[in-house]
Amino acid sequence: MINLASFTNLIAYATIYNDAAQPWQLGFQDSAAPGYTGIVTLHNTIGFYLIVISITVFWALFSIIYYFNSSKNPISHKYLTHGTVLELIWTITPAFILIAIAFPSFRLLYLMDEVISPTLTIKIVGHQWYWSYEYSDFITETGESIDFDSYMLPESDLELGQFRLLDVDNKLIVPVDCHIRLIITGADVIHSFAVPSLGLKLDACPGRLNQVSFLADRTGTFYGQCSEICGIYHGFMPIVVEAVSSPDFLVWVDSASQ
Ligand SMILES: [Cu+2]
Repeated sequence: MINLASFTNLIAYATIYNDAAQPWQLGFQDSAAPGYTGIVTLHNTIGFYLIVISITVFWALFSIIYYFNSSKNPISHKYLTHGTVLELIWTITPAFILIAIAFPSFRLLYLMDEVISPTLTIKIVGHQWYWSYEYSDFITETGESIDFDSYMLPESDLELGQFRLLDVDNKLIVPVDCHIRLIITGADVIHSFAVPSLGLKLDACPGRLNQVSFLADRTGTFYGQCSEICGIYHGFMPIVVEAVSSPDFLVWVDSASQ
């Protein structure tokens, strides 16, 4: 028997133990990968420059409007059309700010681009309208690689605590603290494999293999969605990645290869 108190508890636990977006959420989801931590840090760094630039520009703008209008300065200067020093300052300063933003940006870009000897490679194929996952590093008893499809759970099949439009029948299981390479492609149209808390977003293009890597630095269930309009059921092909401990992962591989 489920009363209201245990129901609200369940919902609270569901959002604590799972990494999904919350209703009316404004900030980022909690990071579960070093790459995503880097993305959030870069966002905050650039946000700092944004605030400084905004304050400076609006201060200059409003003080010009306030002090130098026709009612306060009835006589205008015929020859005051430009100031070389001022123009040099407002050209060179933004150039240095751009360089200061570009360095951490490129550093993160190339750090995340690098895939060195991953523990595991998973092939991901986007279909209209589901995802399929292929673990080619392991084979089943019949000698084929482990592969399965992942469909969204219809509302009628949801159990208490599961997320509507987000939970799937077969999750993508990965070991925690391991470098994992994803090879992503599309079977029909362009999809996009995106999981915010792992810092993943990559297009799944037909006829092309795209590559990303990530490392889940904690166990948990991470929710994402297809992020490229791919047809009428685009909103109904969510992604669920479950990071488990290495022993648990091996147990899962064993059961999946039966
Ligand atoms: Cu889509």
